[in-house]
Amino acid sequence: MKIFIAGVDGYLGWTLAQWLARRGHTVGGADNFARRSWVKEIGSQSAVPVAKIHDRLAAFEARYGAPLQFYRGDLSDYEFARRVLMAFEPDAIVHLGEMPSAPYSMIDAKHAAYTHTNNLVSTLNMLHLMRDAFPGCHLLKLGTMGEYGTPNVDIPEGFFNCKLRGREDWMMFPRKPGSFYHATKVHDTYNIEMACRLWGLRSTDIMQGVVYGTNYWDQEKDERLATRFDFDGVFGTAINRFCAQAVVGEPITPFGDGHQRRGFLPLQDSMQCFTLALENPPKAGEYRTLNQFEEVYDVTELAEKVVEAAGGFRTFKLEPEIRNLCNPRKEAEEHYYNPDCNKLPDLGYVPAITMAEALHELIAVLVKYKGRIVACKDALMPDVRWDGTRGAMEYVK
Ligand code: USQ
Repeated sequence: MKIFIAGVDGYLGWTLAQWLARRGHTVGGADNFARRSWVKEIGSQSAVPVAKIHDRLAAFEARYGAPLQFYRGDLSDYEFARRVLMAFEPDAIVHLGEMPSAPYSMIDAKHAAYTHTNNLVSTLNMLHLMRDAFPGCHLLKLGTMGEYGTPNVDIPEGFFNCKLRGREDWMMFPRKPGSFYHATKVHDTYNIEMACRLWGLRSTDIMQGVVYGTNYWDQEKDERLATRFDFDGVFGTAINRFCAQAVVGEPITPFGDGHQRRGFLPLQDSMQCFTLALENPPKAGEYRTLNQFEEVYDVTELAEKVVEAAGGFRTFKLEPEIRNLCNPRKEAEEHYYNPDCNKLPDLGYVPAITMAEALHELIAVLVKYKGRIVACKDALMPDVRWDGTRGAMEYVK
């Protein structure tokens, strides 16, 4: 299959390009290196060194025996998007080219507007190009479990059945995002579902939980194949941050009471799920939602798992402490959470690795690059608050 990855230089995109190449797919992709600039803007860096694109592409070709067809540019620019898709002629497009950070979108009006323009316009461009030039193409779009929020009711996979008077119908499950970033994913969802309904396009919208880990399996072969790893308070996600904190001897920081519950999954299982969705596409006109996570944890349970992994293996001998931090966000810290996750197992998804194993692999990589985390230690502390103020957060007394 010819698969085009929007955002191929990112955390998921660079890992996925290699995963798909190993399965024999022809891979192309575009990126404008925005993620590299955003992380620089907030004063941090990837813990794992990120090779220049030229070196990445050379390593890719050497390892997989075929080039990755790379296009540098911005997919929210319609002309650029048109030019590259016409040149590549994809059978499937994986759209990972969005601004993925809730805190970044909450900095101020400018960052909120940028997040909306960047995320929504790139998706709209792809939908229109699919309608006009590639109506059979499958759009695999990265949404988020955060679209649903944390409602006081069970969460189905995207839709719920509203059969009435013998007539079957399906309605989109209501959304309740918690940041301007998460809201962009909700708006994308409505745009994609409508495009499938009106224009007969096919799409899989993945409601992904929080991903953690790094592609140590590729890194071992060639450091230029490593994907980025962010730990800062803006682009780092919970487990990744907790492991980085453990490695540099900083407290592990559940926010507030620390009982927020989310779905989590390791990077290699995220790759497995994308591959299953790509290799089992929906039919023409179908808008399919998959909830993608392996298990639900509360963030304090996660912090405890990281403490166990960091100290429990003789190799690390780390002794991190857990200290709750005042919550910079507005979110429920104690709530009901029961999302369905049945469709991926039906497609053949079986978790490949336990959380303990994944944490062990991740901490081993971070120990190697500890100096790069120490160099940007200040960035570990979140300083974007949901009420619009800035400044390092205090620990809960
Ligand atoms: N959290 C802490 N301590 C920290 C960092 C986070 O307690 O040091 C808590 C947050 O308050 C939140 C939970 O952990 O309740 C998850 O936060 P996160 O930063 O790991 O993830 P989030 O902002 O929700 O966003 C991430 C990705 C995003 C993706 C989303 C999936 O950045 O792209 O859409 O995970 S989900 O969380 O299911 O919406």
